[in-house]
Amino acid sequence: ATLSHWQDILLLDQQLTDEERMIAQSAQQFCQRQLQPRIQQAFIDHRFDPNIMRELGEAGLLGATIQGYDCPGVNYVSYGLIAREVERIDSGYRSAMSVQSSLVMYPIYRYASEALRERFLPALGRGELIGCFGLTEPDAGSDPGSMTTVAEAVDGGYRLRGNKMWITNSPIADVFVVWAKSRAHDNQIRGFVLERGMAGLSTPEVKNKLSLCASITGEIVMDNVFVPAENAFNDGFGLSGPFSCLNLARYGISWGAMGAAENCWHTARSYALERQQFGKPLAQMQLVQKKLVDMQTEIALGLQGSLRVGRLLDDNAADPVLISMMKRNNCGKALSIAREARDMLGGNGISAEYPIMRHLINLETVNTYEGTHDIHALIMGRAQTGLQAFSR
Ligand code: TGC
Ligand code: FAD
Repeated sequence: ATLSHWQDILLLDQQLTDEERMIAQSAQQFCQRQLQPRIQQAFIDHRFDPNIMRELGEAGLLGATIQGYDCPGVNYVSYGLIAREVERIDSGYRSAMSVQSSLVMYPIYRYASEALRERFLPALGRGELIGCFGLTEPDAGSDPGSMTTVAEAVDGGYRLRGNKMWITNSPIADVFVVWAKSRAHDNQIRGFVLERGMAGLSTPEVKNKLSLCASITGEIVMDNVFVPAENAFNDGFGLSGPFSCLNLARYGISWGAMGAAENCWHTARSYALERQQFGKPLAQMQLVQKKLVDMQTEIALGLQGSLRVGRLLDDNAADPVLISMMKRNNCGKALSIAREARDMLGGNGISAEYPIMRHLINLETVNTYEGTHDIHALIMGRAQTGLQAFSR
């Protein structure tokens, strides 16, 4: 007989509070009803529908952990559960949710003036405004400390000059959290909030992406953009500013990648139960059972690790090294699971009729952004040995 909880073999669900379980269920309902029906075509058409932001906002899935400002104020475990449900549909949709929540709303909440918070947070939470986060540059990806975007102090504010690259949602964003070296502060990295319509700001789209096709990506080109002083962050100076945001987004990705992996695993299992070769279901073949069991094991362990980090974050006790461990491990494992699952569907595995190939090519990006698989290994290696492998 089939084990009744084969999908949740470590009984993760039992470890959630009633509120967390309810949030996960309502996120799942929203994602299955509103996002699932449109993803296949959106991916094929390379299209991100900006209305999705409003819908995510209405469902309470944007800035979910922010206290006040009309935001839900739920805990980090709930935020992770939301990321898992959204990425079960598509990594591109989870990207939109992560960027808005952890990389735009969180830094505004933590580092901006009260006036800026009141101006932006409620509208970002409703998805009426779309935000983006500019750290990476054409020549500064894994090494953001070598960025060349600069802010010069001028009368009443700053002028920003530079070019950000690979920025999720930049072509459709209204609000831009941009990190630049401030000449007036010893070249220290500082955060600034730019707004659509500022003179000298343009956001060309990155075309011809073969991954994350249902997400829009672009540049942020700043040609001496004047930014008023009140749009500069008051705190979060140095790289710890952007990294404090990345910690939260990376944590969410660790859950999200498992959501994508679960979708691949469940699809492969159903397919293997239906599909007959050599007179019996594929699921009755020993090799196929081993693959399914490996998926089940890695997913159960990965989710359990993310839950542990979520509980620590909720207790304000999560070391960023743990977040590196879970981001790295879960993305790497999800990628291998997607590859195996693709193989198990044979020819059908490459068709967009099934979600697996889409997840597989998305996960290539997820494994790279927010710190590559190897960069997280080096962060962990430094923490274990005390020796820095990536120093300049
Ligand atoms: P390092 O010397 O290690 O640190 C510089 C300063 O930053 C502090 N710091 C952290 N603070 C909080 N949390 C963390 N995780 C932190 N890591 C470092 C550190 O304490 C220090 O502070 P201070 O006050 O002493 O100055 O810096 P490094 O230049 O040697 O860094 C190397 C490395 C590899 C750790 C780092 O640069 C890195 O993680 N690189 C990866 C870059 C990355 O993740 N980029 C992400 C771009 S955003 C994105 O991809 C969004 S995709 C969104 C989507 O669509 O979902
Ligand atoms: P590189 O840093 O050039 O790395 C190339 C390879 O070299 C990698 O395998 C890396 O692991 C390896 N490597 C680098 N340094 C070392 C070292 N010291 N030792 C060993 N190996 C090393 N950024 C943003 O700021 N905002 C966004 O919204 C955003 N969205 C993105 C959306 C998409 C679709 C993509 C693809 C990227 C996005 N990024 C965003 C950028 C992303 O964070 C970077 O691509 C990522 O950090 C890697 O930087 P890079 O592409 O410059 O690669």
